Amino acid sequence: MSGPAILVERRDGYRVITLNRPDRLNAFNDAMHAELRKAIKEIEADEDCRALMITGAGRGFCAGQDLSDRLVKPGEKLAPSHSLETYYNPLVRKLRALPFPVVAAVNGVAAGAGCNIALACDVVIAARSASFVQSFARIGLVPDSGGTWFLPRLVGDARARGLALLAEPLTAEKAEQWGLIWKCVENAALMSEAQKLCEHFATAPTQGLALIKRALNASTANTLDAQLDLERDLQNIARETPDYIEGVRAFMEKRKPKFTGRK
Ligand code: T3D
Repeated sequence: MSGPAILVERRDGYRVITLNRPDRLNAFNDAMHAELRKAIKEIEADEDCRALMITGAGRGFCAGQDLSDRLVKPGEKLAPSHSLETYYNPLVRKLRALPFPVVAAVNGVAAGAGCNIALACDVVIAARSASFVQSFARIGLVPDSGGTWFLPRLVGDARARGLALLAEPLTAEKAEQWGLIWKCVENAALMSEAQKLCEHFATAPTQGLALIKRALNASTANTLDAQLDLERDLQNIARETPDYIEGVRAFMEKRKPKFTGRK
């Protein structure tokens, strides 16, 4: 299929990126990586963008690397791949570091790197018919794009090992029960629920949310002492934002706050 590998939609206060290779369950090829990188760069530069939704076209969310790009004839040697260094790792780092929330609206199967890119998002909401597969072991690979980091932290070591070593699909419902994702919703409700989340974030105290992301990102490597220090420092930054002043004022005046999200 030709045409754009991703679709980008500008909405009031947030953007929606749709991975758009439905005939391949939105598997990544170089073009999709390049378009995604460019789109995220533009979104990051837009100070009116206060949330990002990522979803997939058709019946899948994303099936990871397009394996047709990795097929070699018997006897031929596979060319070395720089895709982790060049594409997947920077993408995962970028999703974690974006200064606003990223919502993954998982509409169908999320497999391989596609699963772990969903897990790298801040809030993962999935349709009941969606599933999550660490499919790497089925083809002799190691979970990448943060899989071996996210899994034990989200679901614990025993379940992480089962998911990675057996490569069996986990239903969206079970993913919610296990704490792998935020929420599983009925298929028909997925997009409206994801939209509600983004609309909420688009009127939230964005600077404060960015600081929350920083604190949570750091917490996994920090001691309690170091994290307490970090919270102190970030809180001092948060206290200087106009949205904090507005939040306190609105609370005291018993009205809904009007957050601008600005510094
Ligand atoms: O080399 C490096 O750069 C390392 C980087 C690795 C990153 C990775 O992500 S490695 C993991 C790659 N992904 C996979 O191994 C998943 C492969 N796909 C599947 O296992 C299954 O398709 C699913 C479990 C995701 C879904 O199964 P199902 O039965 O719902 O759909 P299907 O019939 O298998 O797929 C539908 C079509 O999409 C089919 O094409 P067709 O027959 O209709 O022409 C299938 O070939 C295609 N497709 C699905 N996944 C991929 C794909 N084509 C290319 N690459 C894919 N990853």
